[in-house]
Amino acid sequence: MCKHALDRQQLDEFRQTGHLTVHSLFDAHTIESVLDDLMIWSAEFMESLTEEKQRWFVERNGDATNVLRKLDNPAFHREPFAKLATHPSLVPMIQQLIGEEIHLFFGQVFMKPPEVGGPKPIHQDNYYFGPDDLNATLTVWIALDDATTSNGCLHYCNQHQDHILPHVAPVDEPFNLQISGDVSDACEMHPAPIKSGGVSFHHGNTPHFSAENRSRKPRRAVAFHYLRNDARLVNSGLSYDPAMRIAIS
Ligand SMILES: O=C(O)CCC(=O)C(=O)O
Repeated sequence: MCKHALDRQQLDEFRQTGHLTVHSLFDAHTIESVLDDLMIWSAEFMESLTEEKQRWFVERNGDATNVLRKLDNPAFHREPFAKLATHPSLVPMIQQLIGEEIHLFFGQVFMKPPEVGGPKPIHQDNYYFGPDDLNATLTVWIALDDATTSNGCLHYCNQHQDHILPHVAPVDEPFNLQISGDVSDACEMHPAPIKSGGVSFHHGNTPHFSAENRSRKPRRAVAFHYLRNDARLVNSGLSYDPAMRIAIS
């Protein structure tokens, strides 16, 4: 078996629960170089942010003022993120989960600053992406800080979902598509704490959320979204720029 392959037990776990945690995939040096670049990029981005875009990118939780909550397409814009998304320790695992011929079509850095980082409500990524094959997408969520139940780690519903549930978005937050309350109440959610450098893989149908960060520590993570080359995004909840795709194989 390839050194960076998932074993049978891990593959079974992913198929049964819709997600899988792999601890310590990236070393501290790799994560530090990504975080250093994130600091520089965040400062540049805030400088150039128009008022219109603030609604999408700036934290609106509690007392937060002018705090960046996310950045889009990190691997397209920044070399250290591109290296992470195409890393030889990671790519063979993605191929085992969705297939050999794949590309990266989108990515997001999610930041939850200490004490003000807001929640990401429960959703299925495939509602956002709308692929013609629900098994052709994969989200790879990499912890840049330790993510705990205090600072907003991911929580997953462990029952495999073979369909997409209805989602709604608050009028002033079109980017916050979420499963409506009465339906999501039926999902039992399990926290997936993980240390910096660990990776959480999830199927596009797996309901998940993250809570707000009320701790004194930041919770930063990058999510890369991959698609099998023979699949298409045909019914996306938001739009994804094909010019920002990155070929993997
Ligand atoms: O990092 C977060 O808080 C949310 C991440 C998420 O929803 C995702 O990667 O699909």
